[in-house]
Formats: sequence, C-alpha cells, structure tokens
Amino acid sequence: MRNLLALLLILLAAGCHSTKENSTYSTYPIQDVKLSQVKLTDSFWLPRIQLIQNTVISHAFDKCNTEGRIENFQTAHRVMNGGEGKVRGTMPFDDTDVYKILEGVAYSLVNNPNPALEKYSDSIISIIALGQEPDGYLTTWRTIDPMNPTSEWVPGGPRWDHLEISHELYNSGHLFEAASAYHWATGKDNLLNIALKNADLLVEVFGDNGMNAVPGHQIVETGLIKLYNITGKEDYLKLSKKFLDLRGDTSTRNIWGATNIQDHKPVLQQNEAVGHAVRAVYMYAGMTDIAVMYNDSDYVNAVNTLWDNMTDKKMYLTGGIGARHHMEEFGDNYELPNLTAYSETCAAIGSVYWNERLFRMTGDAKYFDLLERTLYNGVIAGISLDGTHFFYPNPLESDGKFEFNKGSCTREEWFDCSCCPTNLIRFIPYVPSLIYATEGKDLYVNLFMGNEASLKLNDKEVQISQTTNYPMDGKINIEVSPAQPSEFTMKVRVPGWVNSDIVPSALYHYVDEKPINYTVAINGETITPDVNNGYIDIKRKWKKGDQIELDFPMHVRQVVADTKVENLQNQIALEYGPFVYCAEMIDNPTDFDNIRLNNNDNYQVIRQTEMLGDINSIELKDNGNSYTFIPYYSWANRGVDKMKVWFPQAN
Ligand code: FUB
Ligand code: ZN
Repeated sequence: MRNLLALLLILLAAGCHSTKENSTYSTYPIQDVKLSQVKLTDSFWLPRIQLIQNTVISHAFDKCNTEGRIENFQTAHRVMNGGEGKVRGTMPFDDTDVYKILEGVAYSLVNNPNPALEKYSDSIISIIALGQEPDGYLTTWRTIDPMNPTSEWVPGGPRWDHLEISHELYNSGHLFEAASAYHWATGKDNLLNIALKNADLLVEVFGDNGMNAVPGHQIVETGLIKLYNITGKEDYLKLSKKFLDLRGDTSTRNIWGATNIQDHKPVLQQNEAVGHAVRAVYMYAGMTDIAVMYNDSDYVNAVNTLWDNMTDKKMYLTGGIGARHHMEEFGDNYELPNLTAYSETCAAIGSVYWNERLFRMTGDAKYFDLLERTLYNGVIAGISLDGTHFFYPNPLESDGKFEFNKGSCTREEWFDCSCCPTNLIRFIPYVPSLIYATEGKDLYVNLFMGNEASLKLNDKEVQISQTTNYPMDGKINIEVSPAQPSEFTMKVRVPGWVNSDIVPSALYHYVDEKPINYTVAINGETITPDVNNGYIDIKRKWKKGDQIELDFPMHVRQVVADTKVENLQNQIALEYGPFVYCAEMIDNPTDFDNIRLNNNDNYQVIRQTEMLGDINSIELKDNGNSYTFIPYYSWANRGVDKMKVWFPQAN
C-alpha cells in the first residue's frame, strides 16, 4: 500500500514538472539501474548504508543544529523581514552540509523507509525555504550580512561579488543535487521548488543574456543538468554548458587565471589535472555530461586527456587524488607523497561520480576498475567503523605526529569545514545504484555485492540477484531470471585486480605481472569466456533461474610504482582483492619502522572478525618477526598510531 502511494506521489510529481520530450540532446548510451530497483542484502555494504541512516545522519543533523547551520536559514528569514541577526559557522558554504545530508536521507529512504526521518527532513526543508529570498537567491551568509562573512578569507560585498570564493554557485549546485535526489526518492517537490526558484534566478543573472561569469567551485554544472533532466527546461542545460565554456576563456571574460580553480585556460584545452582536486573532478563530471548531451567530440577528447593524465601520473594507489595540503590541490606529475598526501575524501567521491559517467559514455570497464579501487580504499577510509569520526585528508602514511587531519593525527567527529562527512552521507546510500547498468540488450554487472534487483532490458522484465561474500572472497553467484526466456548479453566485469594492470596506466603494476586465473560457469558448466573491454560477455537465451558462477581467486599481490614517483622507488605495497593494505603500529609494536617486503615473501591471509569488524588480515613471518597488515580503509580505528601503505623492498 505504502509503495502504491509512493508511486502515485511520484507520478503526480512528475506530472507537475514537464519531463523532457523530443529532446534534441543526446543521453548516455548506457543507463543506470536505479537504487529503487536494487535491494541490497550484502554483509559489507548494507551495514554501512544502515550506519549512515541510523547513526551518521542524526550525528550530522545534530552538528548542523548546534553549530548554527540550520539557524542561519531562520536568521536569513528574520533579516529579510527587517529583523536582526548574525551568521553563525565558519564557511561560506555551511548551507551545503544541510543539503548534502538531505541528499543522503533521500537515497537512504528508498530501500529503507523511515517516516520519522522523512518528517524531520521535511521540517528542515521548510526552514531552508524560509532562508530563500523572494527572487530565489539562497546563500544565507550573504542574506544575513553581506559585508561580514564569517570566513575572513571571503571579502564582504553584494551578491555574486568575488564568485571565485563566495561559494554562492557551489551552494546552488549542492542544493540542486539534493533537490533532485529528494524529489526522485520521495516524490515530493518541497526541496525541488526551492531549487528551481534558485535555478531560475541563475538563468536570469548568468544565462544567455546575463553576466559572463563562472563559479569558483564547480558543482552547479552537474546540478543544473539534474534539474534539466527533471524539468526539460533547456535554459538549465545551456547555463551549465555556458559555465564550462566560459572557464579560462579570455575572449568572453576577465579570467581569474588561477590553476587552482581551473580557470587558467579554456576547459577544452586543459590537458593536465591541476588545481583543487574536488573542484577538478566535479568539473570533469560536468564536462562528461556535456560531452554526451551535446554529442561533442571536443569535450570527449578533453575528458579523456584529463583522465589519462590523472591516472597515469597523479593518482594514489587507493584511487585518492590531490597530493598537496596547500590549496587542496593536485601536485605535479608523479608528485605523490605519502605522509603529506591530501587525498581528500570528497575528491575520491568526486572521482567516483566522474568515472561512473565515463563508463556510461563508453562501456569501458577501466572506469569501474578505478571506481572500485577508489570505493574500497580512498572513499570508505574517510569514515570510522562506528560512523562517528572522519578523515578529511587520507594520507598513505602516518608518523603519529603530523596533524594531517585538520589539526589532528586521527579521525575527527566533525570539522569547521565539514564537506567530507556530509559528502560520505550523500554518497554511501547511493552505492547500490552503481552495481548494474543496461544498454539495449546488454546487462552490465559492474560491482559485486549481495542484492536482488528487478530491471528492464529492452522493455522486458529481468530479475537478477547476487549471492557473494565479496570483497572477503571472490566467489560470486549471479542468478538471472527473465520473465520470459530471452536472448541478451550479460556483461560481467572482470575486476581490475584480477588482471595484470592495476588501472590501464604505467603508474602502478603488480610485481608478478600475471593475471589471476579465474573461472566462469553457467548452470554448473565451466565456460571459456569471451572478454571484451574488460567484460565477460555471455550471450545466450537466458531463462528463469540460470546461474552464473564466478570465481576470482584472491591472492596477496605486491605492487610497485613507476620509478618516476621518487618517494616510491624500491617500495612495495600489498593488495588482496580490491583492498589496498597497510600496517599499523598497534599490530606491529616491536618492529614497525623496519618492516621490509621481499618478492619471495610468503603471506598468509586470516579472516578476523574481532579486530576491525570483519576483515582479512595479511600475516607475514620474516626472520623470526611476524607482521600484520590490515585493509587500508580500516586504519585509525584504534587510536593515534603510525601507519604505512608502502614498505621498503628488502635486498
Ligand atoms: O570549498 C568547498 C569544499 O570545502 C571543497 O570541496 C573542499 O575541498 C573544502 O575546501
Ligand atoms: Zn571534503
């Protein structure tokens, strides 16, 4: 009954906003399979998503309440009506934390309805509405007191002044992303109406006949496209493209020229991933949308070039990006320090959003190889196992002294700039929508986790389910059940860690260089798979209950880096399945600083359920010493400690 009501609400809501029809714009050739079609049963991911809904969301709402982020919307309202008030908080984008939590609420509600949480979220949305100016403007610090921003690095001034740092358009972007999600998940228009009013103002101010300006921090580009996809209002799409086209373009505006905000040259000429890493990947995601929707080969070439540079020269083994604390930016090519790595959690999340788009543009598994690497390492390292403490930067080494995490050597429960915790909230509940994708008669299986999904392939119903302990082991059982026997192709990704390349680049490679032998069986019969673009292609007439059994055996694999990365010369890292490993001093108290790895090492893998949740530890016995390695994501859950991912090579 509840589902029927929800469906009715969604249909009604869709009716209120004309959806795009007869569009002249292209869409991604590969379609995602949405969260609502995938029911997770997985013992790795389901508890993490539940943790977000049951713990992290209320933790973050509490922080937003106590630190004034919600009050700011009320204060803005009071000031608009002639009253007085001061802005609270520290960042010109504090509003976005509230939007990002709502986005996470939206995704978490889809498969786990929670009327109390939804009601509370609706009440927060009505407070947001109070803070919106009558013409749609919404950035509370500037409404409250434009001359006195909380952050000393933001100059006071009228609307849109100092866009390079004011974050007004960043605020809009996150509002649009959250509103689209909330509308899609709940069928409600409350947040969407606020977003559309704001977007209409942006079109008026910056659209075809408006100011030639660009946001200092990208995200409004993808946000506008999401609103276009809901409403079909072309102005939103055109504005998104305008923001990208104008960047770094001296013929249309006085550019800021800064590499940090990717305004040093036109985006189509940008061939190196530079500047602030989060801004960069959000921009590349927007460029990919534009490449697809405008069928624009220049945009396609630009994103390909940027991806190649990032993965060939600027990416941590964990998938993390951004080498420098200074300006939170990418370093030079091959500049990948461990101790001082920035590798911001938000940047890893942004990279996932970008790679998912690149996959849907091309159907190439390499994007999901990187996505998976980033997901299991760079992203989830950002949140403690209990969901209440976070990393903003994610170094690959800690000496227990360098305060890499905004003045701390370990995880913090919140930050003045809390972009990372709230990005995890919006992202983790969205993960199940990354598992499958479809294209005509092809069904892609990109990620492995227990789930039951119901989807349409070429307009025909197909049920699909996965039973697996992945990522604890590599055995996966996929049951394929079309409503009627029908011919289609199952495209199952061979995970990157099974192959000889880590990602298709020379930056890292496995010491043994040999792909792992894996097996594929259909209904108990082993087959020799046909592999294209990184996918096992199985084309046949599928019928109810057909089984695909995959076994990707996991071995401990040693990794080395391109010698051009100076600090990684003669260093080895360990991986097992999709996980990058590290050692913490707590497990290696006597000889941590002397751990050396050798190409002939004999590793033992031990399932540990009491140590750090459910993990496989790697044990090494060497000359009477014994060392323990744990998945990188699980470090720093037992106090401040030394940690390393890369170890000197013995001999
Ligand atoms: O500027 C907004 C967000 O805060 C960025 O994405 C993060 O890097 C942090 O600076
Ligand atoms: Zn962040």
